[in-house]
Amino acid sequence: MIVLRAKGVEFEVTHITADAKPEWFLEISPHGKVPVLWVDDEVLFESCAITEFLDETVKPRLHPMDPIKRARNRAWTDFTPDFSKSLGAVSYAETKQTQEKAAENARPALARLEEALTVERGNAGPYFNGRDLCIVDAAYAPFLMRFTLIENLCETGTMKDFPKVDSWRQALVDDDIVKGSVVPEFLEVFENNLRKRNAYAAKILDKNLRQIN
Ligand SMILES: N[C@@H](CCC(=O)N[C@@H](CS)C(=O)NCC(=O)O)C(=O)O
Repeated sequence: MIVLRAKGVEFEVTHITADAKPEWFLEISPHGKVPVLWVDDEVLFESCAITEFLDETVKPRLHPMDPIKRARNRAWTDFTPDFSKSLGAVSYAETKQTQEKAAENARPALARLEEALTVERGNAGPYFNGRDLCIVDAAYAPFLMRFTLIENLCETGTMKDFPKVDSWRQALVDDDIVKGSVVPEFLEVFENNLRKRNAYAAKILDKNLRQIN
């Protein structure tokens, strides 16, 4: 969605509920996962493959023109699953103790990204490649957006020793393309998902809500 929005493409979105996937979706999605992209009569799947297709076929190019930089961008995009797993463990921890442990365990992944933003990036940001949103940004933004909500609730301090990651996170959550990439009821869906997963963050959320009411 972020890449489609960054390219100003016209598109329609159909949201799929994970525990009620329609038959037509299971028929077109080989792994039963989102995202899939329907282009004319073809269906593409896997977010990296979809992103690369869009970048090759629709302007403006979001990948750097320099092949070395492009390869390095792809390499950092490939790190997204490891990174999101580390942050996800903090987000969905069921107790304060397991959340603290998960925040500690997330440090190596955060340190690697901090290093990438320090050495590899070689620019002052605010995005991964500098002043314009790129594919690495699009890959990490959904996870950093969700983590920001968790941090607002739980104040884990997970990013306090990683200032470059933290300011990158802030730039992404403040970006209009990123902000508009989720459904209007995103917050409610996310909060209900935390409750369903019995996350500690949901307990803080509901305690805060009780105090307000
Ligand atoms: N490697 C895949 C991962 C896709 C993926 O895990 N999608 C999740 C949502 S972010 C999903 O569809 N989960 C539902 C399920 O696994 O049943 C990609 O990048 O497209």
